Amino acid sequence: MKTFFINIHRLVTVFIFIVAACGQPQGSTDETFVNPEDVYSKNGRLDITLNPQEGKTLIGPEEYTVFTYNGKYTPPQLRLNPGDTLNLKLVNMLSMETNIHYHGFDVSPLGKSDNIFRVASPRATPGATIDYRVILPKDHNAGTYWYHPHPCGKSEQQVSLGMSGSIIVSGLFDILPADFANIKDRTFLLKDIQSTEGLQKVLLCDTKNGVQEVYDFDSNAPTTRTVNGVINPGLRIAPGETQLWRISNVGANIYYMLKLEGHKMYQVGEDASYLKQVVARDSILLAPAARVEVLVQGGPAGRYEFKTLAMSTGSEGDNYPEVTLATLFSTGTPVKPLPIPGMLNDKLIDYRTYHVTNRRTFTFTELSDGDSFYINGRQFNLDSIDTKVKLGSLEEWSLVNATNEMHVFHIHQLNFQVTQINGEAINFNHYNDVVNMPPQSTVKILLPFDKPYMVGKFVYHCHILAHEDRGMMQVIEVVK
Ligand SMILES: [Cu+2]
Repeated sequence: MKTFFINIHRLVTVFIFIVAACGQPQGSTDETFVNPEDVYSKNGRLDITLNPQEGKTLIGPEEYTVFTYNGKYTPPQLRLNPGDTLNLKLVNMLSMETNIHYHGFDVSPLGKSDNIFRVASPRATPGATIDYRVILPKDHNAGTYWYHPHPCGKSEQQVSLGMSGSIIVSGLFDILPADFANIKDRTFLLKDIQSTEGLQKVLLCDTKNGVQEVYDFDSNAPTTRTVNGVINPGLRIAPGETQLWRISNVGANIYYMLKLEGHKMYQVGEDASYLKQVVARDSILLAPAARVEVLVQGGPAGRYEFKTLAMSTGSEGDNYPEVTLATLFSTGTPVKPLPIPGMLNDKLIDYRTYHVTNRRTFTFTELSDGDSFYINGRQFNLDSIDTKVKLGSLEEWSLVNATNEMHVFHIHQLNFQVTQINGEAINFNHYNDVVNMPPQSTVKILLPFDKPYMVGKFVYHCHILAHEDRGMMQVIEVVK
């Protein structure tokens, strides 16, 4: 009976969806894209409460089980300035532990700051509410960041079901030419959702109380891709108009190969930094957790698809089909295009000109069971310290991917410079906080452990959260 009810319910929703779609005028150029709701800091502080909770939401014609902040699949976008303090109260309404990581922030990992070793207990237990106080240094990089949960063994499920949101640290418009000040500023949160119906459950990390098992997602299974929670929204631009698109991969596991038909994407930012020199891109690989900021100038009047192209993450990885993420309508009165700047950011240090104090190698491996992932032969242990670094060091790390699928290296609390991939030197143009590791490759990076706020324990890991939750993570301690 239950199945019959669900089927009738689905048929009715699909029917309503088809009727609604047919009701739209042919070639509609409606703007259905909705930016996340902005919450701005005032007088140097931003106070906000977030409630992680389970619920149901309609995405396109289908209803999905979701985990959200404050009941919103696209939660508030936090707008901060360098030097601000973020006071965030996390009131856990989930039946399992959760917490928050401020991805890309160069802040302290201690106490109530960006400390992933601290968790909010499940709802209705002592410790279900925790407070964060995150102080951005005055010289913090401007850029597009994001927040998401980071509890041991439960990050994939919580992010997969919707828990991720945007943070913007202001400053881009100070380095762009003055005539860019009023361009449209859009945020694209790329998330994908799968139904939890019929999924097996697994135990990945023991916790004190509440629900301990999580869904065993398959990152290679069909998934519904959304932009700010909407399937294929429409966006308008005038021919010649310039817009800023901040594009963030805030899903748990999957990659994007971005392409905008008929347009170049003029890249100005990546992860935690603005580029020395603007780069005109035909396509952009966006690994899990990566962000790019691009300038787009409206082409001749017409309809253009913004797509992720078909791609594979390796012979033992995943295969993703081509999907239209959004549709751009170039329409209305043409405007004169702004000249795209060449040089943009002259504040970046090329660490290759500095003395390297220490070199290390980290080898990423996995078993073919899909359940066991390792760094230097070890799986994550909350209580271990795998790497100890002295404050003031500049280290070179060789990241060896000894598997036949991509992985994504990420470290908390600092940015790094990618210098080599498979022996080939990388032109220095920006820093990163994630870097894709191709199958059977070696990526070399330089890490400046140079700011006093880095002191303490934090983590580095693969940002494919299925891998992180299954062991591909280690603890680092920076000591004075
Ligand atoms: Cu991985």
